[in-house]
Amino acid sequence: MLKIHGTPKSRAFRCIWAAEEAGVPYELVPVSMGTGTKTPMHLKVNPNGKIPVMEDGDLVLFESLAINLHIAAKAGAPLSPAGDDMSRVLQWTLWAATEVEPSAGQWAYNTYIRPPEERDSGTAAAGAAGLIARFDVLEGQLAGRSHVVSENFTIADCNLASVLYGSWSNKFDYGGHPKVKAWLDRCFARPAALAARKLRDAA
Ligand SMILES: N[C@@H](CCC(=O)N[C@@H](CS)C(=O)NCC(=O)O)C(=O)O
Repeated sequence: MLKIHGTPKSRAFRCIWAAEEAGVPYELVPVSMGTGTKTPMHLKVNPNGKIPVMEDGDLVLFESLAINLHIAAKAGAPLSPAGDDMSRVLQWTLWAATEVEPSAGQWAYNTYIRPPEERDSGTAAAGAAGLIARFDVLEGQLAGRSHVVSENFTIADCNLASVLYGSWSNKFDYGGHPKVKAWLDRCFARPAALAARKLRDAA
């Protein structure tokens, strides 16, 4: 059975959601942030000292969004479409990781993750501005379709929405981007997302 190492409060949440979407049975191997990620046993599966890690038989993967592409591929279409739509999935997944996640992190760490005395309001504002610039792009993309690639929910939606989970659940102002907000609301109301959110809330 597929194993996901991590805790649902971490980026392992993304992979739990993907496994739920794919209908792939999985076992959660508890690894805590902080000390758990630095044990010799964990460093063997991820020398970066981070979670999540996925084991699928002999295959061991780190990087949450790569893990999700693998999990989705097991399910096939529509979660993992073929042809040009797969190229679009890769484009939006890499966009999530390289264009969106750095700004999301700047905003999150400096608004609700770090203790108030360690927050930097300038960095939070820079993160918010970065997010808004990406939401302008996404709002345009969602003008012609209900999901990021097509009318179908694909792993690109799971990957991009899960990078935005922190801003969505911590009341980032999506006022100027109603299509982005409605798409996130739809994504996080899916039964698979609700199952992952339940584990996250309980962790
Ligand atoms: N790019 C990596 C980032 C992984 C990452 O930073 N994970 C955090 C938890 S969400 C972590 O393990 N940090 C080290 C720690 O907390 O000990 C991914 O997407 O998997």
